[in-house]
Amino acid sequence: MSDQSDSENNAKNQAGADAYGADKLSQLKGLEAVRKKPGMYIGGTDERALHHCVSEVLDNSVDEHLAGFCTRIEVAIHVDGSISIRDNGRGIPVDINKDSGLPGVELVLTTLHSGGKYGQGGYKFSGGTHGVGAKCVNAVSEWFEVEVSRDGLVHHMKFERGQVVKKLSVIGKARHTGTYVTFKPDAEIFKETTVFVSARISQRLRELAFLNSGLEIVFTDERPADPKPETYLYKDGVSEFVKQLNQGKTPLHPTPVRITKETHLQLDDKPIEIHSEVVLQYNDTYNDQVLCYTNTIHNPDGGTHLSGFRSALTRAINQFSKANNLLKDKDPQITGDDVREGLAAVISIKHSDPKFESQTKVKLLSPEVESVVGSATYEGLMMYFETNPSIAKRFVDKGLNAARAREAARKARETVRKGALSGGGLPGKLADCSERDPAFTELYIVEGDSAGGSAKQGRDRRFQAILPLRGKLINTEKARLDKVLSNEEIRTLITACGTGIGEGDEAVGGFNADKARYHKIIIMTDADVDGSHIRTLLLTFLYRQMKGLIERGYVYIAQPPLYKIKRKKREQYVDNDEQLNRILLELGSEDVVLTRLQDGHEFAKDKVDQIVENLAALEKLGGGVTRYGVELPVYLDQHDKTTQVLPRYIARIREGNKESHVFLADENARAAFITGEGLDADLSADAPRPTGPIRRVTLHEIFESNEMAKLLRAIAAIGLEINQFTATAEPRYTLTENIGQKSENKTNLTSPLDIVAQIRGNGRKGLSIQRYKGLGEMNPKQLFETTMDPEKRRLLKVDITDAAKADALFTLLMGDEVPPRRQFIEDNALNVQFLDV
Ligand code: 0RA
Repeated sequence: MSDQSDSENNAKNQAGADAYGADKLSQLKGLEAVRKKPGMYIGGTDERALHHCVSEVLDNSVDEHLAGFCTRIEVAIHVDGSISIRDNGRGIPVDINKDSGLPGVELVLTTLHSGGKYGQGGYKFSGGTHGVGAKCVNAVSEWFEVEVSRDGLVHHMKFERGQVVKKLSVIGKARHTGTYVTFKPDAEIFKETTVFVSARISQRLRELAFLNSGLEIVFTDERPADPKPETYLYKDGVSEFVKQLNQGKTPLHPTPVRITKETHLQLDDKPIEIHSEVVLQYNDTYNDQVLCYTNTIHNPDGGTHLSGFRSALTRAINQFSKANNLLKDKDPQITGDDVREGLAAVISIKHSDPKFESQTKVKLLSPEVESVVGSATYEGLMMYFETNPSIAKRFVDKGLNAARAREAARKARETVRKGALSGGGLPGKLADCSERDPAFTELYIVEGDSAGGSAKQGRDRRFQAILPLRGKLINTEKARLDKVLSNEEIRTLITACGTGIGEGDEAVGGFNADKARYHKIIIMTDADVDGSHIRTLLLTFLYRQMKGLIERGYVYIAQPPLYKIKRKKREQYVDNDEQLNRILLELGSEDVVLTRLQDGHEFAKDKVDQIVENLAALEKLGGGVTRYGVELPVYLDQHDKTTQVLPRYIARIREGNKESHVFLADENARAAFITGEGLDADLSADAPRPTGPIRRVTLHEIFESNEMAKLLRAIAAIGLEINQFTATAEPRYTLTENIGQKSENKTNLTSPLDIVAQIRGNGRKGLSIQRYKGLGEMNPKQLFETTMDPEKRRLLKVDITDAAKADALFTLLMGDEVPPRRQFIEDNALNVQFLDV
């Protein structure tokens, strides 16, 4: 329909009205089903499901890449909590589908199980749950907008909670093709959180860039004051991925071994195509990290590709050692576990019809893959060994060392277990609790004897046990198990937990989560660099040796307060910056009267509080527009005086060193502006295009405009006059501050935003704010009240959402390279990436 006008398009829609109506009904039912049972379609309503939505949309763009049509994907988290995914693929089809009378894009985004032409998109390999993904995301979005650039035109369409609110229309000309989706997750569905976690998304984007060499992915989190776009583009794809896994470790050989194979076979008379790519590189640690993917989907539980790879690796190394007489008679047998010590590998297969254990695709089942990947790996390795015999010898030595150490560790574990059983059992340093049922008990692992002492005195001894740890723990990443187990602090910890450690039978000291003596294990360290180092060491150990505790959600991190504030004689602990800000506003508005000068009206205390709260929220959201060179008051002055609606777009025009702005109410105003300027509609902030030698125009969408308009309406409803946000010549409000002894401080204000600024300033008066450093600065009572009292404390639950992420992080923190570690700790004083609140 490239040269079809809008009116023709509408006429056609009209003609298909019957079909439209019938289809509409079933489609509404379909998307309503997704909203009723989000678990079935997007795997829940928690933070994981929230991020899964991003993957669903993203997978469609990646499929376009796999099909050879897309080279660049841009992802941006916006200030209002929405997110967009832009690709330069073919664009979702927009022509009218004959059966339904609906445009392709509407069909793709609203009809569940829309098979046929748009169901599979004609993809050979597909990552997405095609025909389900994007429409489910649409169903669980407060709003969902799509712009398709295709056939020389930009098409636009908008949905709310899955329902069409703006039909497909042309909003401008396009020079390129592609799809641009923006959605805001619906807080009615995602009750826990609708806040996207930057680290989680960047992690997945990087992974996708590794798995799709040559695909450029740009990610921007626009929420911070100074957003920095990150670009992921890897020419050597999976090989670079493996090098990345080994970052901070010392590799055993300089270049990763890469094996690829394309296999075509018939299964039940159906042609199947499988591309296998296996890359591996050994390092000098004692742990293995093997990541498996099918059509770029991560399979954390492995499956047939993993088992094929594993047995081929063991077979190849044993075969080489046998053929070259590398084993002595007294040497133990090299097992699968042994050849995996220090192994970093990625297995990525593309399969035209993969079968998974479940909808979540955590495990690949397709039986044919085992021998396909197995023989590719075995043949590839034998060939590599032949041309690189000295490296092959290193592989054998590594495996042999592991086999010998395995024996030693088994003996060490047994000793620890025996130690725990004999000699009265529990370590002397542990102050145990009286309750015996682990479901009700907590173990606090406390940094240092002094804080440990305070914790012992302050605790509720009925159910809280305290274990103080002195000094530095041994770094378990760099030492073998037998050495780790000779460390006193570690042995104490193991005995206190009661679970044993590591793999293997309980009889030889292996881990058993059912034996846990506490169902909450709480790490309590200082909020400084040493504290986070100790915390990470502890987590490393728990992750490596007692992973089950983390998997069951037994491990937590205590959150001591961040500030201590003092006013006159009163002291208060403050958890975070947000709370501090709130307190400043509260204190600052305690004894003030706000007067509207226009008619002398004095606002009641509760009204002042509401006004201040809304203005503060407005100020926070308003940070976004200043990036485009517009002062917040100037933007706010563009509000519609009755509806409070704010412009959705800002055009920024720069000529030489002069800058001006045009505010555009909605996409129609935007379309008119573009036509007037003679610009391309797919011009965006990321692709500024000069329209003359000196005049540059960029267009910016203000995603937070609706949220801000809501706040304006709330403020206006309370009765504050907000006609103008830029300063007026005459004052419009007076803040009268009662400062005791019948004296007052009167301030005349000329802009609504000055009210918050003034009140915050009041709040700071006579207040001392001290950044809180160590646990030791609190007495036992304070420590209990702020950090240990189940009624008041906040705990972070440690959650391994992605073993690779956690492992990479541990390596970063624990490995040999000091600079990245220092940087990381400084960047994340308390905010460790793999933790979930
Ligand atoms: C259906 C069919 C075709 C492409 C797409 C959907 C498509 C969907 C998305 C979602 C995000 N980006 C996308 N890009 C493409 C095939 C189009 C054709 O045959 O021209």
